[in-house]
Amino acid sequence: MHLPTRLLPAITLTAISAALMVGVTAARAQDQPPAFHVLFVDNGASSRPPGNAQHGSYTFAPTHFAVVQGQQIVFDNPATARWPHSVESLVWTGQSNVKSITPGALFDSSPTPDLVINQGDSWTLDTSMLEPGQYAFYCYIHPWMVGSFSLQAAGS
Ligand SMILES: [Cu+2]
Repeated sequence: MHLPTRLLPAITLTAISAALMVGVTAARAQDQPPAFHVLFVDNGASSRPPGNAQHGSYTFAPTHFAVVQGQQIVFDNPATARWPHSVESLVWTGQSNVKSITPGALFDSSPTPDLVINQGDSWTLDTSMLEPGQYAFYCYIHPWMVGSFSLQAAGS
């Protein structure tokens, strides 16, 4: 730019600063892989557990997947779903042959009942807070809905 600085009103400098910040944000967004979407599937089925003749096809779609550390996982409950759902980590604790499962220790979409993921809503898990590794999760409302993902180190 060849304009003398004194000709640049403060508002122009503000605009240039804003443009630079937008550029930085855009560059960061390009570095990150796109958000990974997971769908809650209940197929409008009544809430009956497996083994009941009216049990539906409850699942996460996809059920098992891989993402990169820092990637956002967006859990979408479609507006056409019958139920609210949730996403809670499952962590095993205890001795080798006497294990128990602790839900929600690493991540939890719905720590209180009013935070369930309603039909038409989404919940985003930011994986930058997790170490690379294997993770299991379930829906506490329909605990037979179970999924897992592999979190890979960025750049590996
Ligand atoms: Cu559910």
